[in-house]
Amino acid sequence: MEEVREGRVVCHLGKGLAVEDENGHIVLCHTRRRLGDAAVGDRVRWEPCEGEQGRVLEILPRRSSLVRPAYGGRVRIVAANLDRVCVVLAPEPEPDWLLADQILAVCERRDIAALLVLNKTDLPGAPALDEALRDYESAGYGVFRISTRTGAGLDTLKQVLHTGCSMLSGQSGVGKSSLTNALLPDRNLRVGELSAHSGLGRHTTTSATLYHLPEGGELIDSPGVAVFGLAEMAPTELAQAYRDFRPYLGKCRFNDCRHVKDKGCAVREAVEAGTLASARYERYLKLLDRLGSAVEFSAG
Ligand SMILES: Nc1nc2c(ncn2[C@@H]2O[C@H](COP(=O)(O)OP(=O)(O)O)[C@@H](O)[C@H]2O)c(=O)[nH]1
Ligand SMILES: [Mg+2]
Ligand SMILES: [Zn+2]
Repeated sequence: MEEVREGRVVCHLGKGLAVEDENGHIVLCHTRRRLGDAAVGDRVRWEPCEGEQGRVLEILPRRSSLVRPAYGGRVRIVAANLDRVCVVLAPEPEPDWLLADQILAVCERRDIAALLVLNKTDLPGAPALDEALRDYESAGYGVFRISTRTGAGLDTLKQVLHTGCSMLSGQSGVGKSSLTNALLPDRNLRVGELSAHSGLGRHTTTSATLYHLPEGGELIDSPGVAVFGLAEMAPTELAQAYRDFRPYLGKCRFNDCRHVKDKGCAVREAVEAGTLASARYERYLKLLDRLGSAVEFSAG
């Protein structure tokens, strides 16, 4: 009998999962129906079967996972065992700060580190974003200023990414693909290898894929805008997930304070006193509103 081995799911292929073994080889693995959903980044136990294929026997416990809403009020796992999400922004297209806050909140809630990357610093509009970015720096987030066009700031960002598993996120057009290409000179080799296993001809880039960065660490390249669900978050959890609110939580007059119009709210008072960024607070109110409707939806 062949021995059971460990591996890492690097992407979904048409007929199964591409699993990387201990030596970096890709094996096309089938799964059992009752195994549950395996996601890119999952660590699995698998055994070889006919040909050069394998069978996944078990998904090993995840240290983190990101999910997105799916049909029927369910969720699907976008990526497993992530250590870090980079929220990529740019002067063009104009930043969607609400999306940025939403991603940061989800990461906070799921114990995944997050940082901000301002790309296209070669454009004249970049300095105008400094004020908004300072709110995040004072909340304790790392902010990296780069240009994939000129190469500025890339080395500093690479030093952060060379441990653990990272994913880029953010609006379309901010430069995620450009940054991925700058970080992964061997990307096409991997795509070629996956194509060879998929039996589908060229590996389609519609599936999130895990790559090894040349200096260590991994990058999960997820096509399109990864939508991280807020739906599974309770209103009190959203406030907790706003890092800059933490010093004030528990100091409101009422235990069940929602930090909206409640009397004696320490969060509001901090905004009024100018010690908490009002822009972040305004976006908290908007996200809280969205939570409200999401909850009603699933309850109704
Ligand atoms: N000026 C400038 N343009 C950039 C930079 N990085 C990417 N772009 C351009 O921005 C557009 C969108 O980039 P892309 O990587 O496809 O963004 P994505 O949708 O987030 O994957 C493309 O036209 C890129 O050439 C940069 O650092 N400076
Ligand atoms: Mg892209
Ligand atoms: Zn409050």
